Amino acid sequence: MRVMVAGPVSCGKTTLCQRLAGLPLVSQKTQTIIQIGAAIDTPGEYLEGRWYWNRLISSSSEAGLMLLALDCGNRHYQLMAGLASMFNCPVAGLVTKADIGGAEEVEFVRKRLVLAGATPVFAVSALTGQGFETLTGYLETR
Ligand SMILES: Nc1nc2c(ncn2[C@@H]2O[C@H](COP(=O)(O)OP(=O)(O)OP(=O)(O)O)[C@@H](O)[C@H]2O)c(=O)[nH]1
Ligand SMILES: [Mg+2]
Repeated sequence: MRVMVAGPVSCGKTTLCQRLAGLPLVSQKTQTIIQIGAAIDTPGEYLEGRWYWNRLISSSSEAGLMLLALDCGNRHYQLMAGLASMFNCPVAGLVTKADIGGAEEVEFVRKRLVLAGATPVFAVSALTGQGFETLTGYLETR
């Protein structure tokens, strides 16, 4: 199954894809939709700018699951309520950068993802590997 990762700029999508693929973590700005291992990585601008949403929607037709990511250092970015229903695949949520957030921050972001229609929601850190066992276990069941 192909997983697609979407979320605002710098929320950690590429680093997450690299860890899922077992690749070295190399920070690199994503310019367009690309494949990393079995995952489809997308630029944050494609979610932040509504005029790009058609690109995310068409890519979601090729994915078995979307991981909608929001990092717990980001309190200002608001995901549209019900956003997940726009895509052509099921949507799960990812609270990213869990290593820099306390329980309160993780919960704040988790609620935003749930409002956007993402379920279930996982908290992960691509840097430390926290939460990855649970996430990959879930992906294997899909
Ligand atoms: N603390 C922490 N930093 C992270 C984590 N994942 C990524 N980062 C850092 O966050 C920054 C952005 O990471 P990227 O993976 O490039 O973010 P992105 O969502 O792909 O960004 P765009 O391609 O611009 O949309 C980099 O400096 C990463 O090192 C994490 O789990 N914890
Ligand atoms: Mg990226």
